Amino acid sequence: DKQPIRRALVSVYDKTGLPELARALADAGVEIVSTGSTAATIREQGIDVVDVAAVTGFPEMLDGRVKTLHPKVHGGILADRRLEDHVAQLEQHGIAPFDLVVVNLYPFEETVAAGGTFAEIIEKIDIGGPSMVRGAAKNFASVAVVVDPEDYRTAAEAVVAGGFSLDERQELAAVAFTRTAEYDSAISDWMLEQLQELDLPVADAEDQDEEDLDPETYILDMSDEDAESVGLRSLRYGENPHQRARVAVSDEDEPGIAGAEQLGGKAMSYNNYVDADAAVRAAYDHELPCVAVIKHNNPCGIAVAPEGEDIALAHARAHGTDPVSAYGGVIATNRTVTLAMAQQVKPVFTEVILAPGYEDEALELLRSKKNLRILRLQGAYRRPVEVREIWGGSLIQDADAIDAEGDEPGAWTLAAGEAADEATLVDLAFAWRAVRAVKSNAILLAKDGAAVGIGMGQVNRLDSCRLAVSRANSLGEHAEGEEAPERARGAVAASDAFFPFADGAQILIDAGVRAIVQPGGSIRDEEVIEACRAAGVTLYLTGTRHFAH
Ligand code: 93A
Repeated sequence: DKQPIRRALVSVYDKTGLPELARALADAGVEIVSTGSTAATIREQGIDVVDVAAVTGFPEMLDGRVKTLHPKVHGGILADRRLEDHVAQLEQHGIAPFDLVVVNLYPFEETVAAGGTFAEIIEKIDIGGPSMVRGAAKNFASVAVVVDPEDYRTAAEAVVAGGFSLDERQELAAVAFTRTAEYDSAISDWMLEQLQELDLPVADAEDQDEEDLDPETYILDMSDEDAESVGLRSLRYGENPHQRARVAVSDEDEPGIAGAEQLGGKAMSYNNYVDADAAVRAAYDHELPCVAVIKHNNPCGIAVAPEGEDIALAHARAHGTDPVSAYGGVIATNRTVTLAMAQQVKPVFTEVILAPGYEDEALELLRSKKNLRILRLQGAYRRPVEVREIWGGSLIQDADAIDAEGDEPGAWTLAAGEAADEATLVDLAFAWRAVRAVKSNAILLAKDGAAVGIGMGQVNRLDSCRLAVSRANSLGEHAEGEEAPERARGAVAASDAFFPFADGAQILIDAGVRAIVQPGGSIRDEEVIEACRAAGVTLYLTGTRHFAH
Protein backbone atom coordinates (compact mmCIF):
# COMPACT_ATOMS: atom_id res chain seq x y z
CA ASP A 1 0.00 0.00 0.00
CA LYS A 2 3.02 2.28 -0.36
CA GLN A 3 2.68 5.49 -2.28
CA PRO A 4 5.78 6.48 -4.27
CA ILE A 5 7.29 9.94 -3.76
CA ARG A 6 7.67 11.91 -6.98
CA ARG A 7 7.54 15.52 -5.86
CA ALA A 8 8.65 17.00 -2.54
CA LEU A 9 8.26 20.43 -0.99
CA VAL A 10 11.22 21.20 1.24
CA SER A 11 11.32 24.35 3.35
CA VAL A 12 13.46 24.14 6.44
CA TYR A 13 14.89 26.72 8.81
CA ASP A 14 17.26 24.25 10.43
CA LYS A 15 19.47 23.00 7.59
CA THR A 16 20.89 20.07 9.62
CA GLY A 17 20.86 16.93 7.47
CA LEU A 18 19.41 18.81 4.52
CA PRO A 19 22.20 18.03 2.00
CA GLU A 20 21.97 14.29 2.72
CA LEU A 21 18.19 14.32 2.46
CA ALA A 22 18.21 16.31 -0.77
CA ARG A 23 20.82 13.94 -2.23
CA ALA A 24 18.72 10.90 -1.37
CA LEU A 25 15.58 12.48 -2.84
CA ALA A 26 17.37 13.52 -6.03
CA ASP A 27 18.92 10.06 -6.43
CA ALA A 28 15.45 8.55 -6.09
CA GLY A 29 14.30 10.81 -8.93
CA VAL A 30 12.20 13.09 -6.75
CA GLU A 31 11.54 16.63 -7.96
CA ILE A 32 12.40 19.06 -5.13
CA VAL A 33 10.65 22.40 -4.72
CA SER A 34 12.14 24.76 -2.13
CA THR A 35 12.07 28.21 -0.55
CA GLY A 36 14.89 30.78 -0.61
CA SER A 37 17.81 29.67 1.53
CA THR A 38 16.68 26.03 1.55
CA ALA A 39 16.90 26.04 -2.27
CA ALA A 40 20.26 27.77 -2.10
CA THR A 41 21.68 25.16 0.27
CA ILE A 42 20.48 22.34 -1.99
CA ARG A 43 21.81 24.00 -5.09
CA GLU A 44 25.22 24.38 -3.44
CA GLN A 45 25.35 20.60 -3.40
CA GLY A 46 24.90 20.56 -7.15
CA ILE A 47 21.41 19.15 -6.79
CA ASP A 48 18.55 20.30 -9.01
CA VAL A 49 15.87 22.25 -7.18
CA VAL A 50 12.86 24.30 -8.31
CA ASP A 51 12.26 27.64 -6.59
CA VAL A 52 8.86 28.10 -5.01
CA ALA A 53 8.71 31.47 -6.74
CA ALA A 54 8.86 29.65 -10.09
CA VAL A 55 5.93 27.47 -9.02
CA THR A 56 3.75 30.30 -7.71
CA GLY A 57 4.71 32.88 -10.28
CA PHE A 58 5.22 35.27 -7.37
CA PRO A 59 8.43 36.41 -5.78
CA GLU A 60 8.90 35.82 -2.07
CA MET A 61 7.61 39.07 -0.62
CA LEU A 62 7.18 41.11 2.56
CA ASP A 63 10.59 40.09 3.88
CA GLY A 64 9.72 36.42 3.40
CA ARG A 65 6.40 36.61 5.25
CA VAL A 66 4.71 35.43 2.06
CA LYS A 67 6.70 32.68 0.38
CA THR A 68 4.62 29.55 0.16
CA LEU A 69 1.18 30.95 0.94
CA HIS A 70 -0.25 30.34 -2.49
CA PRO A 71 -2.84 27.98 -4.08
CA LYS A 72 -0.14 26.50 -6.33
CA VAL A 73 1.54 25.31 -3.12
CA HIS A 74 -1.42 24.60 -0.85
CA GLY A 75 -3.51 23.11 -3.66
CA GLY A 76 -0.69 20.66 -4.28
CA ILE A 77 -0.57 19.79 -0.55
CA LEU A 78 -4.26 19.58 0.18
CA ALA A 79 -5.70 17.78 -2.87
CA ASP A 80 -7.05 14.38 -1.89
CA ARG A 81 -5.68 12.14 -4.62
CA ARG A 82 -8.41 9.58 -4.04
CA LEU A 83 -11.04 12.08 -5.26
CA GLU A 84 -11.41 12.40 -9.03
CA ASP A 85 -12.80 15.86 -8.56
CA HIS A 86 -9.72 17.06 -6.64
CA VAL A 87 -7.39 15.61 -9.24
CA ALA A 88 -9.40 17.26 -12.04
CA GLN A 89 -9.26 20.62 -10.30
CA LEU A 90 -5.49 20.40 -9.92
CA GLU A 91 -5.27 19.77 -13.64
CA GLN A 92 -7.64 22.60 -14.47
CA HIS A 93 -5.50 25.09 -12.51
CA GLY A 94 -2.15 23.66 -13.55
CA ILE A 95 -1.19 22.60 -10.04
CA ALA A 96 1.17 19.67 -9.51
CA PRO A 97 0.58 17.59 -6.35
CA PHE A 98 3.18 17.12 -3.61
CA ASP A 99 3.78 13.63 -2.19
CA LEU A 100 6.13 14.73 0.57
CA VAL A 101 6.37 17.90 2.66
CA VAL A 102 9.52 18.49 4.71
CA VAL A 103 9.31 21.58 6.89
CA ASN A 104 10.79 22.79 10.11
CA LEU A 105 9.65 26.01 11.58
CA TYR A 106 11.20 29.38 12.39
CA PRO A 107 12.91 29.01 15.78
CA PHE A 108 10.34 30.89 17.84
CA GLU A 109 11.05 29.13 21.14
CA GLU A 110 14.83 29.47 20.72
CA THR A 111 14.56 33.19 19.92
CA VAL A 112 12.48 33.77 23.07
CA ALA A 113 14.93 31.71 25.14
CA ALA A 114 17.88 33.63 23.70
CA GLY A 115 16.29 36.89 24.82
CA GLY A 116 15.48 38.23 21.33
CA THR A 117 13.88 41.64 20.98
CA PHE A 118 10.14 41.95 20.66
CA ALA A 119 10.40 42.59 16.92
CA GLU A 120 12.79 39.66 16.42
CA ILE A 121 10.49 37.33 18.25
CA ILE A 122 7.43 38.48 16.29
CA GLU A 123 9.31 37.85 13.04
CA LYS A 124 10.02 34.30 14.23
CA ILE A 125 6.33 33.47 14.33
CA ASP A 126 6.18 31.11 11.39
CA ILE A 127 2.94 31.28 9.42
CA GLY A 128 3.64 29.56 6.13
CA GLY A 129 5.49 26.65 7.76
CA PRO A 130 2.74 25.52 10.12
CA SER A 131 0.21 26.00 7.29
CA MET A 132 2.10 23.53 5.12
CA VAL A 133 2.66 21.14 7.99
CA ARG A 134 -0.98 21.16 9.05
CA GLY A 135 -2.17 20.87 5.43
CA ALA A 136 0.05 17.88 4.74
CA ALA A 137 -0.86 16.26 8.07
CA LYS A 138 -4.57 16.73 7.42
CA ASN A 139 -4.11 15.18 3.98
CA PHE A 140 -2.06 12.21 5.21
CA ALA A 141 -4.21 10.09 2.89
CA SER A 142 -2.15 11.53 0.03
CA VAL A 143 0.89 13.24 1.55
CA ALA A 144 3.74 12.35 3.91
CA VAL A 145 4.99 15.08 6.26
CA VAL A 146 8.33 15.28 8.06
CA VAL A 147 9.00 17.99 10.65
CA ASP A 148 12.08 16.80 12.50
CA PRO A 149 15.65 16.54 11.07
CA GLU A 150 16.00 13.44 13.24
CA ASP A 151 13.51 11.74 10.94
CA TYR A 152 15.26 12.59 7.64
CA ARG A 153 17.25 9.39 7.53
CA THR A 154 14.23 7.07 7.89
CA ALA A 155 12.28 9.27 5.50
CA ALA A 156 15.05 9.01 2.89
CA GLU A 157 15.12 5.24 3.35
CA ALA A 158 11.37 5.06 2.89
CA VAL A 159 11.54 7.13 -0.30
CA VAL A 160 14.19 4.83 -1.73
CA ALA A 161 12.16 1.77 -0.69
CA GLY A 162 9.13 2.94 -2.66
CA GLY A 163 7.43 5.47 -0.40
CA PHE A 164 5.33 5.52 2.79
CA SER A 165 2.39 3.31 3.71
CA LEU A 166 -0.86 4.90 4.81
CA ASP A 167 -0.14 3.94 8.45
CA GLU A 168 3.28 5.53 8.27
CA ARG A 169 1.80 8.71 6.83
CA GLN A 170 -0.77 8.83 9.62
CA GLU A 171 1.94 8.41 12.25
CA LEU A 172 3.91 11.24 10.67
CA ALA A 173 0.76 13.36 10.68
CA ALA A 174 0.30 12.82 14.41
CA VAL A 175 3.90 13.90 15.03
CA ALA A 176 3.34 16.95 12.84
CA PHE A 177 0.20 18.07 14.69
CA THR A 178 1.98 17.63 18.01
CA ARG A 179 4.73 19.91 16.78
CA THR A 180 2.38 22.66 15.57
CA ALA A 181 0.37 22.41 18.79
CA GLU A 182 3.54 22.88 20.87
CA TYR A 183 4.62 25.71 18.64
CA ASP A 184 1.34 27.59 18.94
CA SER A 185 1.18 27.04 22.64
CA ALA A 186 4.68 28.53 23.01
CA ILE A 187 3.50 31.57 21.05
CA SER A 188 0.36 31.89 23.14
CA ASP A 189 2.33 31.63 26.41
CA TRP A 190 4.73 34.31 25.28
CA MET A 191 1.94 36.61 24.09
CA LEU A 192 0.18 36.33 27.45
CA GLU A 193 3.41 37.17 29.24
CA GLN A 194 3.78 40.28 27.09
CA LEU A 195 0.28 41.39 28.04
CA GLN A 196 1.07 40.92 31.68
CA GLU A 197 4.20 42.99 31.42
CA LEU A 198 2.21 45.73 29.77
CA ASP A 199 -0.40 45.35 32.49
CA LEU A 200 -3.06 44.87 29.83
CA PRO A 201 -6.16 42.82 30.53
CA VAL A 202 -5.48 39.19 29.71
CA ALA A 203 -7.76 37.70 27.10
CA ASP A 204 -7.51 34.11 28.23
CA ALA A 205 -7.89 34.37 31.96
CA GLU A 206 -8.10 30.63 32.37
CA ASP A 207 -4.57 29.83 31.22
CA GLN A 208 -3.32 32.85 33.02
CA ASP A 209 -4.75 31.78 36.33
CA GLU A 210 -3.29 28.33 36.06
CA GLU A 211 0.15 29.83 35.64
CA ASP A 212 -0.08 32.16 38.59
CA LEU A 213 -1.89 30.00 41.06
CA ASP A 214 -0.42 27.52 43.46
CA PRO A 215 -0.59 24.21 41.60
CA GLU A 216 -1.83 22.49 44.75
CA THR A 217 -4.76 24.79 45.40
CA TYR A 218 -5.50 26.51 42.11
CA ILE A 219 -8.73 24.57 41.68
CA LEU A 220 -9.94 26.25 44.85
CA ASP A 221 -8.27 29.62 44.19
CA MET A 222 -9.95 30.21 40.81
CA SER A 223 -12.91 32.55 40.69
CA ASP A 224 -16.33 30.87 40.61
CA GLU A 225 -16.70 32.02 37.04
CA ASP A 226 -13.40 30.51 35.89
CA ALA A 227 -14.13 27.34 37.81
CA GLU A 228 -17.48 27.00 36.10
CA SER A 229 -15.94 27.55 32.69
CA VAL A 230 -13.76 24.49 33.23
CA GLY A 231 -16.61 22.38 34.55
CA LEU A 232 -16.07 22.75 38.29
CA ARG A 233 -19.01 23.35 40.59
CA SER A 234 -18.53 25.23 43.82
CA LEU A 235 -19.84 23.65 46.99
CA ARG A 236 -20.91 25.72 49.99
CA TYR A 237 -17.94 24.36 51.88
CA GLY A 238 -15.92 21.16 52.35
CA GLU A 239 -16.00 18.58 55.07
CA ASN A 240 -16.10 21.49 57.56
CA PRO A 241 -17.33 25.05 57.12
CA HIS A 242 -13.79 26.49 57.09
CA GLN A 243 -12.77 24.33 54.10
CA ARG A 244 -13.39 25.50 50.55
CA ALA A 245 -14.60 22.81 48.16
CA ARG A 246 -15.51 22.14 44.56
CA VAL A 247 -16.74 19.17 42.63
CA ALA A 248 -15.54 18.15 39.18
CA VAL A 249 -17.44 15.83 36.84
CA SER A 250 -14.92 13.63 35.04
CA ASP A 251 -17.02 12.73 32.03
CA GLU A 252 -20.32 14.35 31.01
CA ASP A 253 -21.33 11.13 29.27
CA GLU A 254 -20.89 9.18 32.46
CA PRO A 255 -22.26 11.50 35.16
CA GLY A 256 -22.01 8.94 37.98
CA ILE A 257 -22.71 10.60 41.30
CA ALA A 258 -20.70 13.80 40.73
CA GLY A 259 -22.93 14.74 37.78
CA ALA A 260 -26.11 12.90 38.71
CA GLU A 261 -29.40 14.55 37.79
CA GLN A 262 -30.99 16.16 40.85
CA LEU A 263 -34.78 15.97 40.92
CA GLY A 264 -35.38 17.80 44.17
CA GLY A 265 -34.00 19.26 47.37
CA LYS A 266 -31.21 21.64 48.34
CA ALA A 267 -27.77 21.67 46.76
CA MET A 268 -25.55 18.68 47.52
CA SER A 269 -22.84 19.28 50.11
CA TYR A 270 -19.34 17.82 50.19
CA ASN A 271 -20.30 15.30 52.86
CA ASN A 272 -23.47 14.44 50.95
CA TYR A 273 -21.33 13.46 47.98
CA VAL A 274 -18.99 11.35 50.07
CA ASP A 275 -21.87 9.49 51.69
CA ALA A 276 -23.78 9.26 48.42
CA ASP A 277 -20.84 7.51 46.81
CA ALA A 278 -20.54 5.06 49.70
CA ALA A 279 -24.31 4.45 49.62
CA VAL A 280 -24.50 3.79 45.90
CA ARG A 281 -21.43 1.58 45.92
CA ALA A 282 -22.95 -0.44 48.78
CA ALA A 283 -26.34 -0.83 47.13
CA TYR A 284 -24.92 -1.53 43.66
CA ASP A 285 -22.67 -4.31 45.03
CA HIS A 286 -25.78 -6.49 45.15
CA GLU A 287 -27.62 -8.11 42.29
CA LEU A 288 -30.77 -8.53 44.38
CA PRO A 289 -32.91 -5.45 45.04
CA CYS A 290 -30.91 -3.64 47.72
CA VAL A 291 -31.15 -0.56 49.92
CA ALA A 292 -28.22 0.91 51.85
CA VAL A 293 -28.48 3.66 54.45
CA ILE A 294 -25.20 5.47 54.99
CA LYS A 295 -24.02 7.67 57.81
CA HIS A 296 -20.51 9.12 57.91
CA ASN A 297 -19.34 6.88 55.08
CA ASN A 298 -20.50 3.68 56.80
CA PRO A 299 -23.69 1.72 56.38
CA CYS A 300 -25.98 1.93 59.39
CA GLY A 301 -28.37 -0.27 57.46
CA ILE A 302 -28.23 -2.48 54.42
CA ALA A 303 -30.59 -5.16 53.18
CA VAL A 304 -31.80 -7.03 50.13
CA ALA A 305 -35.20 -8.35 49.10
CA PRO A 306 -35.98 -11.34 46.89
CA GLU A 307 -36.14 -10.52 43.18
CA GLY A 308 -39.65 -9.35 42.26
CA GLU A 309 -40.48 -8.07 45.76
CA ASP A 310 -41.25 -4.39 46.24
CA ILE A 311 -38.04 -2.50 47.01
CA ALA A 312 -39.94 -1.18 50.04
CA LEU A 313 -39.20 -4.54 51.71
CA ALA A 314 -35.44 -4.06 51.35
CA HIS A 315 -35.80 -0.50 52.64
CA ALA A 316 -37.82 -1.58 55.67
CA ARG A 317 -35.16 -4.17 56.48
CA ALA A 318 -32.27 -1.76 55.94
CA HIS A 319 -33.96 0.85 58.11
CA GLY A 320 -34.49 -1.85 60.73
CA THR A 321 -30.75 -2.56 61.03
CA ASP A 322 -30.36 0.58 63.12
CA PRO A 323 -33.45 2.80 63.11
CA VAL A 324 -31.79 5.30 65.46
CA SER A 325 -28.80 6.02 63.23
CA ALA A 326 -30.88 6.08 60.04
CA TYR A 327 -31.91 9.61 61.09
CA GLY A 328 -30.13 12.06 58.78
CA GLY A 329 -28.80 9.27 56.56
CA VAL A 330 -28.17 8.94 52.86
CA ILE A 331 -30.24 6.23 51.18
CA ALA A 332 -29.32 4.47 47.96
CA THR A 333 -31.05 1.67 46.12
CA ASN A 334 -30.30 -0.27 42.96
CA ARG A 335 -33.98 -0.40 41.95
CA THR A 336 -36.71 2.10 41.04
CA VAL A 337 -38.16 3.72 44.16
CA THR A 338 -41.79 2.68 44.52
CA LEU A 339 -44.57 4.62 46.17
CA ALA A 340 -44.49 2.11 49.05
CA MET A 341 -40.81 2.81 49.67
CA ALA A 342 -41.33 6.57 49.38
CA GLN A 343 -44.06 6.34 52.01
CA GLN A 344 -41.63 4.60 54.36
CA VAL A 345 -38.84 7.13 53.67
CA LYS A 346 -41.06 10.18 54.11
CA PRO A 347 -41.33 10.23 57.90
CA VAL A 348 -37.57 9.65 58.39
CA PHE A 349 -35.34 12.72 58.16
CA THR A 350 -33.05 11.86 55.23
CA GLU A 351 -30.31 13.96 53.62
CA VAL A 352 -30.15 12.33 50.19
CA ILE A 353 -31.86 9.57 48.26
CA LEU A 354 -30.28 8.05 45.16
CA ALA A 355 -31.83 5.55 42.77
CA PRO A 356 -31.81 4.63 39.08
CA GLY A 357 -35.45 5.74 38.90
CA TYR A 358 -38.58 6.83 40.76
CA GLU A 359 -42.21 5.94 40.19
CA ASP A 360 -44.10 9.17 39.42
CA GLU A 361 -46.09 9.08 42.63
CA ALA A 362 -43.01 8.20 44.64
CA LEU A 363 -41.18 11.21 43.24
CA GLU A 364 -44.11 13.48 43.92
CA LEU A 365 -44.27 12.32 47.53
CA LEU A 366 -40.51 12.64 48.07
CA ARG A 367 -40.51 16.12 46.53
CA SER A 368 -42.96 17.23 49.18
CA LYS A 369 -39.98 17.02 51.56
CA LYS A 370 -38.30 20.27 50.57
CA ASN A 371 -34.87 19.46 52.01
CA LEU A 372 -34.55 15.91 50.68
CA ARG A 373 -32.03 15.83 47.85
CA ILE A 374 -33.30 13.40 45.21
CA LEU A 375 -30.80 12.11 42.68
CA ARG A 376 -31.31 9.91 39.66
CA LEU A 377 -28.45 7.59 38.67
CA GLN A 378 -27.48 6.33 35.22
CA GLY A 379 -25.73 3.10 34.30
CA ALA A 380 -23.67 0.77 36.45
CA TYR A 381 -21.52 1.96 39.35
CA ARG A 382 -18.04 2.42 37.94
CA ARG A 383 -14.90 3.77 39.53
CA PRO A 384 -11.93 2.43 37.60
CA VAL A 385 -9.32 3.95 39.89
CA GLU A 386 -9.12 5.38 43.37
CA VAL A 387 -6.83 8.29 44.13
CA ARG A 388 -5.89 9.41 47.62
CA GLU A 389 -3.63 12.33 48.46
CA ILE A 390 -0.82 11.85 50.89
CA TRP A 391 1.93 14.24 51.97
CA GLY A 392 4.17 14.70 48.97
CA GLY A 393 2.09 12.85 46.43
CA SER A 394 -0.87 10.66 45.82
CA LEU A 395 -1.74 7.02 45.85
CA ILE A 396 -3.49 5.56 42.82
CA GLN A 397 -4.95 2.09 42.80
CA ASP A 398 -7.48 -0.03 40.94
CA ALA A 399 -10.80 0.44 42.66
CA ASP A 400 -11.85 -2.55 44.74
CA ALA A 401 -14.77 -4.47 43.30
CA ILE A 402 -16.79 -7.59 44.00
CA ASP A 403 -15.35 -9.57 41.14
CA ALA A 404 -12.74 -11.86 42.66
CA GLU A 405 -13.18 -15.62 42.52
CA GLY A 406 -13.50 -15.67 46.31
CA ASP A 407 -16.53 -13.39 46.14
CA GLU A 408 -18.66 -16.28 44.86
CA PRO A 409 -19.86 -18.77 47.50
CA GLY A 410 -19.18 -21.58 45.01
CA ALA A 411 -15.46 -20.88 45.43
CA TRP A 412 -15.45 -20.77 49.24
CA THR A 413 -13.74 -23.43 51.34
CA LEU A 414 -15.70 -25.03 54.17
CA ALA A 415 -13.23 -24.97 57.07
CA ALA A 416 -15.44 -25.91 60.03
CA GLY A 417 -18.95 -27.11 60.84
CA GLU A 418 -21.57 -28.40 58.46
CA ALA A 419 -22.06 -27.05 54.96
CA ALA A 420 -24.62 -24.26 55.09
CA ASP A 421 -28.12 -24.89 53.79
CA GLU A 422 -29.35 -22.83 50.85
CA ALA A 423 -30.94 -20.06 52.94
CA THR A 424 -27.89 -19.69 55.18
CA LEU A 425 -25.61 -19.59 52.17
CA VAL A 426 -27.72 -16.78 50.66
CA ASP A 427 -27.39 -14.84 53.91
CA LEU A 428 -23.63 -15.46 54.03
CA ALA A 429 -23.28 -14.30 50.43
CA PHE A 430 -25.24 -11.15 51.30
CA ALA A 431 -23.13 -10.55 54.41
CA TRP A 432 -19.92 -10.99 52.39
CA ARG A 433 -21.02 -8.46 49.77
CA ALA A 434 -22.32 -6.06 52.41
CA VAL A 435 -19.28 -6.12 54.71
CA ARG A 436 -17.21 -4.59 51.90
CA ALA A 437 -19.19 -1.35 52.36
CA VAL A 438 -18.08 -1.14 56.00
CA LYS A 439 -14.87 0.64 56.98
CA SER A 440 -12.19 -1.70 58.35
CA ASN A 441 -12.04 -3.41 60.72
CA ALA A 442 -15.44 -4.57 59.55
CA ILE A 443 -17.74 -7.19 61.01
CA LEU A 444 -21.30 -7.53 59.75
CA LEU A 445 -24.00 -9.74 61.19
CA ALA A 446 -26.94 -10.61 58.93
CA LYS A 447 -30.25 -12.36 59.13
CA ASP A 448 -32.89 -12.86 56.43
CA GLY A 449 -31.16 -10.64 53.89
CA ALA A 450 -30.59 -7.74 56.27
CA ALA A 451 -27.66 -6.54 58.32
CA VAL A 452 -28.60 -6.76 62.00
CA GLY A 453 -25.32 -5.70 63.58
CA ILE A 454 -22.38 -3.79 62.13
CA GLY A 455 -19.01 -3.23 63.78
CA MET A 456 -17.03 -0.63 61.84
CA GLY A 457 -13.81 1.29 61.89
CA GLN A 458 -12.24 -0.16 65.04
CA VAL A 459 -8.50 -0.39 65.52
CA ASN A 460 -8.73 -4.09 66.30
CA ARG A 461 -11.05 -6.81 65.04
CA LEU A 462 -12.01 -7.88 68.55
CA ASP A 463 -13.64 -4.49 69.21
CA SER A 464 -15.43 -4.66 65.85
CA CYS A 465 -16.86 -8.03 66.86
CA ARG A 466 -17.98 -6.66 70.21
CA LEU A 467 -19.50 -3.63 68.53
CA ALA A 468 -21.34 -5.71 65.94
CA VAL A 469 -22.81 -7.93 68.65
CA SER A 470 -23.74 -5.14 71.03
CA ARG A 471 -25.36 -3.10 68.26
CA ALA A 472 -27.21 -6.20 67.01
CA ASN A 473 -28.60 -6.80 70.49
CA SER A 474 -29.46 -3.24 71.42
CA LEU A 475 -30.76 -1.52 68.29
CA GLY A 476 -33.48 -3.87 67.07
CA GLU A 477 -36.97 -2.42 67.01
CA HIS A 478 -38.83 -2.99 70.28
CA ALA A 479 -41.67 -1.52 72.25
CA GLU A 480 -40.90 0.96 74.98
CA GLY A 481 -40.03 -0.64 78.28
CA GLU A 482 -39.22 -3.94 76.57
CA GLU A 483 -35.79 -5.49 76.01
CA ALA A 484 -34.28 -5.14 72.55
CA PRO A 485 -34.33 -8.43 70.62
CA GLU A 486 -31.12 -10.50 70.68
CA ARG A 487 -30.52 -10.34 66.97
CA ALA A 488 -27.00 -11.79 67.02
CA ARG A 489 -28.40 -15.19 68.01
CA GLY A 490 -28.94 -17.23 64.88
CA ALA A 491 -27.36 -14.60 62.62
CA VAL A 492 -24.51 -15.19 60.17
CA ALA A 493 -21.34 -13.06 60.19
CA ALA A 494 -18.85 -11.74 57.66
CA SER A 495 -15.43 -10.29 58.37
CA ASP A 496 -13.70 -8.12 55.74
CA ALA A 497 -10.29 -9.58 56.57
CA PHE A 498 -8.98 -12.57 58.52
CA PHE A 499 -9.26 -13.01 62.28
CA PRO A 500 -5.70 -12.65 63.58
CA PHE A 501 -6.69 -14.52 66.74
CA ALA A 502 -9.60 -16.75 67.73
CA ASP A 503 -10.88 -14.20 70.29
CA GLY A 504 -12.95 -12.14 67.81
CA ALA A 505 -14.58 -15.21 66.33
CA GLN A 506 -15.24 -16.44 69.87
CA ILE A 507 -17.19 -13.25 70.65
CA LEU A 508 -19.42 -13.97 67.65
CA ILE A 509 -19.78 -17.65 68.58
CA ASP A 510 -20.70 -16.76 72.16
CA ALA A 511 -23.33 -14.35 70.89
CA GLY A 512 -24.99 -17.23 69.02
CA VAL A 513 -23.79 -16.61 65.46
CA ARG A 514 -24.42 -19.79 63.38
CA ALA A 515 -22.08 -19.33 60.45
CA ILE A 516 -19.10 -17.12 59.61
CA VAL A 517 -17.46 -16.15 56.32
CA GLN A 518 -13.98 -14.59 56.30
CA PRO A 519 -10.96 -14.54 53.99
CA GLY A 520 -8.68 -16.74 56.12
CA GLY A 521 -4.93 -16.54 55.75
CA SER A 522 -3.91 -15.77 59.34
CA ILE A 523 -1.06 -17.82 60.81
CA ARG A 524 -3.58 -18.61 63.56
CA ASP A 525 -6.33 -19.77 61.15
CA GLU A 526 -6.22 -23.17 62.81
CA GLU A 527 -7.20 -21.63 66.18
CA VAL A 528 -10.14 -19.84 64.59
CA ILE A 529 -11.21 -23.01 62.80
CA GLU A 530 -10.95 -24.99 66.06
CA ALA A 531 -13.11 -22.47 67.93
CA CYS A 532 -15.81 -22.79 65.26
CA ARG A 533 -15.53 -26.57 65.13
CA ALA A 534 -15.84 -26.85 68.93
CA ALA A 535 -19.01 -24.73 68.86
CA GLY A 536 -20.48 -26.43 65.77
CA VAL A 537 -20.37 -23.14 63.88
CA THR A 538 -20.03 -23.22 60.08
CA LEU A 539 -16.94 -21.42 58.82
CA TYR A 540 -16.19 -20.55 55.21
CA LEU A 541 -12.93 -19.10 53.88
CA THR A 542 -13.06 -16.89 50.78
CA GLY A 543 -9.35 -16.40 50.11
CA THR A 544 -10.21 -12.80 49.11
CA ARG A 545 -10.35 -9.78 51.39
CA HIS A 546 -11.99 -6.39 51.03
CA PHE A 547 -10.31 -3.85 53.27
CA ALA A 548 -11.84 -0.39 53.11
CA HIS A 549 -9.91 2.22 55.04
O1 93A B 1 7.33 33.83 6.79
S1 93A B 1 6.48 32.70 6.73
O2 93A B 1 5.53 32.62 7.76
N1 93A B 1 5.68 32.68 5.33
C1 93A B 1 5.76 31.72 4.41
O3 93A B 1 5.06 31.80 3.40
C2 93A B 1 6.66 30.63 4.60
N2 93A B 1 6.96 29.57 3.84
C3 93A B 1 7.90 28.86 4.47
N3 93A B 1 7.43 31.40 6.79
C4 93A B 1 7.46 30.52 5.77
N4 93A B 1 8.22 29.42 5.63
C5 93A B 1 9.25 29.01 6.60
O4 93A B 1 10.46 29.45 6.06
C6 93A B 1 9.41 27.56 6.83
O5 93A B 1 8.63 27.07 7.87
C7 93A B 1 10.91 27.42 7.13
O6 93A B 1 11.12 27.48 8.51
C8 93A B 1 11.55 28.62 6.49
C9 93A B 1 12.42 28.25 5.34
O7 93A B 1 12.77 29.37 4.65
P1 93A B 1 14.12 29.37 3.85
O8 93A B 1 14.07 28.22 2.93
O9 93A B 1 14.16 30.71 3.13
O10 93A B 1 15.23 29.26 4.87
